[in-house]
Amino acid sequence: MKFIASLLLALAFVSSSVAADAIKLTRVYEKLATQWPVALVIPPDGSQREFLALQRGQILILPKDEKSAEAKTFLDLSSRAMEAANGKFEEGLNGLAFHPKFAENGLFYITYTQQKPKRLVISEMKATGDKADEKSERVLLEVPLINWNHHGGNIVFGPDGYLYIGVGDTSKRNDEKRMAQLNAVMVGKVLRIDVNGRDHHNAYGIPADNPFADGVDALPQIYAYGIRNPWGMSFDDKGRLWLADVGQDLWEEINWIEKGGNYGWSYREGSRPFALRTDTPPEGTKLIDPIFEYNHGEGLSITGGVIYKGKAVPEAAGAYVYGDFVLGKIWALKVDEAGKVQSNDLLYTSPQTPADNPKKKPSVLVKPTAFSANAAGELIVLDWNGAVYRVEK
Ligand SMILES: [Ca+2]
Repeated sequence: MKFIASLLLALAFVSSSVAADAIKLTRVYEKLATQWPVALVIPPDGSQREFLALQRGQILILPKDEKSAEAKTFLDLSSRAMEAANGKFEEGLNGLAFHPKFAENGLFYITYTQQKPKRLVISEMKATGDKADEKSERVLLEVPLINWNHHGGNIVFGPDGYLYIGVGDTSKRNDEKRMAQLNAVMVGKVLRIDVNGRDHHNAYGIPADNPFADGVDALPQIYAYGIRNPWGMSFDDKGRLWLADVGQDLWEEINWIEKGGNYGWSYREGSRPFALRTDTPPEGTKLIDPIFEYNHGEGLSITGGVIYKGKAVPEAAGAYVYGDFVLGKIWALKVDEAGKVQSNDLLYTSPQTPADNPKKKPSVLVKPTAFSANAAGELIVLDWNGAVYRVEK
């Protein structure tokens, strides 16, 4: 009897020591093959179609019915050998964005990696109805890469109509080639181009107010620099660009990106000096700190999110909802107009899955790769393990 009482006490202790999740993730589109989803995007054409980009090169149009087994294949580039032979997991199709005038011109943009030589390709294609025309591809830009990781690839149109491209530092670790502060290369940067223009013999234009538009001492495509590995870029309704920058050993960051801003890497990791770099920035260098950072006790690899506008979780209204890829957590960050943090609430912690072999550590069930609103305005979480979840309470 005493044993049972103490067992009950122990169970009570366990359950009360684990905070209940503030949200529930409901699996949707379970009957579809949605391996390695990286983006869910709705074009600005009033159709409310949800396009799901899968990293191995496919883009699906999701069915209206979340329980349906039938999705339309909008584009299939899975034969293009985007990854190196040993299958490095950051490579593949990593970005999708629709032209602001997609309803009239059918143009959309993708980013994907190619090998031999390794590079990040930013391309335009044209859609007719529910089909992309692969033959219409117009390569806008190719950014040379020297490693399989840290190349970003998220793209988003700003309210100014220009295409913003997040590119990582292409270093395995430590920014060892010192690329992020070097404005003679396009890696470790946020780029901004005009897909409607044609300048400098390029297949795109340089916005006249890009910070280095004249191309003297810095590449004209660069909009912001000092970035390590951007994953998750979104504009809010006030025109601010939120960018999550994946950290190395200690700090994961959320940044508000300003034109011409230097976000510190690799002089800094988060708001602190980067421990493995001993040199200091040139005198007068202004490094912009993240608006929020968390350390590697809380998570290990940030996935940027969006401003929550759903109805299901009223207390998250107006918060920036984002997550951690490795530990499977989701938070709601609230900041004031100056970017000062008001609260950062943990909404969800993924259950763990057993290790698939004895030498491996357990993983998490939900590894967020992206957050987006669906056609009804509710928040969708894409999961690296191949699932699509809708956020409920
Ligand atoms: Ca930074």
